[in-house]
Amino acid sequence: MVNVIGLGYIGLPTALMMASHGVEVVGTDYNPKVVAMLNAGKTTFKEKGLDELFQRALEKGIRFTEDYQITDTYIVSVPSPYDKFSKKVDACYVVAAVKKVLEVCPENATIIIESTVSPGTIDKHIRPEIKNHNINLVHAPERIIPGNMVYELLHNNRTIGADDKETGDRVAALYASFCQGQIVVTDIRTAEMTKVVENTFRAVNIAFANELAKICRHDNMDVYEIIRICNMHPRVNILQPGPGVGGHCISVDPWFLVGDYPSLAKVIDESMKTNESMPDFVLNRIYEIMKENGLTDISRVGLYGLTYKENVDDMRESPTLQLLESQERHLAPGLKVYDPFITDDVVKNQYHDLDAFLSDVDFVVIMVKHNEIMENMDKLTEKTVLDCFNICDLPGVYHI
Ligand code: SAJ
Repeated sequence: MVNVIGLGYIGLPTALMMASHGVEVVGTDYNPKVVAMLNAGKTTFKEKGLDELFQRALEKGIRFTEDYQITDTYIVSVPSPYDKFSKKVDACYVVAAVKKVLEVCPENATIIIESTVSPGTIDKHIRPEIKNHNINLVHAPERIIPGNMVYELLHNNRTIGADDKETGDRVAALYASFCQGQIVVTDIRTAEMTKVVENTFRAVNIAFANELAKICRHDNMDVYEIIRICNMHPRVNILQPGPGVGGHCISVDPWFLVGDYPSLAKVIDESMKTNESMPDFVLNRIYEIMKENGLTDISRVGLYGLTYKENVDDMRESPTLQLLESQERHLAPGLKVYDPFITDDVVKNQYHDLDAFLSDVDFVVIMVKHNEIMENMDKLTEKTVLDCFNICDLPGVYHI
C-alpha cells in the first residue's frame, strides 16, 4: 500500500492516478477540511479531468484520512516554499512530514519525496532525521503542469533519484503502473538539481521574452511580430512576454539556486528580478494609457483575471495579486477585479459576474487569458483595452 502524504495540487492527482491504476492508496492530509471534502466525494480544486480521475480512484477503493499509515511506501508531496530573505528552500514541511512517517513506518520502508527541493536539501535536512532508521530514501520530483496535470501525469518522463539501483528500479516500477513516459533512475542530488534546473530554464526564458517586451516598448516596436519571425529560425524558440510570472514553481524554484549560489547564479538572479518587475511595468502602462486617453478615475479601470495563469483556480503569487500589492504601496487603490475561477471574495472591489464587472469599468486590462475572455472579446469593443497576451484583435488595443 502507498501512503501519499499531502493532498494538494501534486499529492492528490498522484494518489488518484496510482489508485485508478490498481495500486492500493491511502491519502493523508493534516488539514481536516481537505480530508472531509474528499471523503464527501468532492475534489478540492478545479483541474481538467480531475473529477473523472477521482471517480475512478474511488471505485478502486482509495481512502483519505488525517492519519499516517503503517505501510512500506510513502510519497511526500507537501509544500516547499522559499524563505523570501535568504532565498533558500524552506524544507520545514517536508521534514515535518518525514518525522511523522518515521513515527509509524516499519524498518526498511521507502520514503519518496516528490516536493521540489534544492540540490543538497535531502542530505542536509532529511538524512539526519533518518540516521537511526533503516529507510530507503528516494526523490521523484513532480513535473506536471497545472491546467494539464492528468495528461502530463500519464505521459511525462519521470526522474527517480535513489541511493541504490535496486531501490530506484523498484520505485520506477511503481511509477510505471501509470506513467507511460520514460523513467530515468539516477542519484538523489542529480534528481534534486534537474527539477530546479527545469523550472529555472523556463523562468530565464520567460524573463528574456519580458525583457524584449520592455526594449520593444521603449522604441515602439512590435515584440509579438519580432518573436514570431525570430521563432521561424530553426534554432530559435522564444517564449511569450506576460504581466509577470506566478504559481508556486517558476516564480519560486530558481530562487533556490540564487540563495545557494549567490555569486554564481547571476543570469538567474537578474531573470527573476525581471519577471518580478512585470506587474509594476503593467501598472505603469495603465497610468500611461489612462493619461493618453484622458482617463482620470482609477476606479473605472478593471483587471480581468486573478489566477496565476489561464483556466486554473490557483492564485498563488499571481501577477494580479502582485500588481494590486504594488498599487496599494503607491497609495492608488480602487482598481476593480474579476476572475471567473475565483468565487470567494479575496481582494477589494472584486466582481463575480463578467457583465457586471464590464459595466463598471471603461478600461480593461487582460491579466489572464482565460477561455472566457477569449470567447467574449466582442464585449470589449467600447472599452480601452490593455492586452498583456496579444490575444485581442480589436482596433486600438494596447500591449505591454
Ligand atoms: N508564462 C509567461 N510566458 C510564457 C509561459 C509562461 O509569462 O511563455 C507565465 C505564466 O503566465 C505563469 C508562469 O509563467 O504566470 C508559470 O506558468 P507555466 O505554465 O510556465 O508553468 P507552471 O508554473 O504552471 O508549471 C511549471 C512547469 N515547469 C516547466 O514547464 C519547466 C511544470 O512542468 C512543473 O511541474 C511545475 O512548474 C512545478 O510544479 O514545478
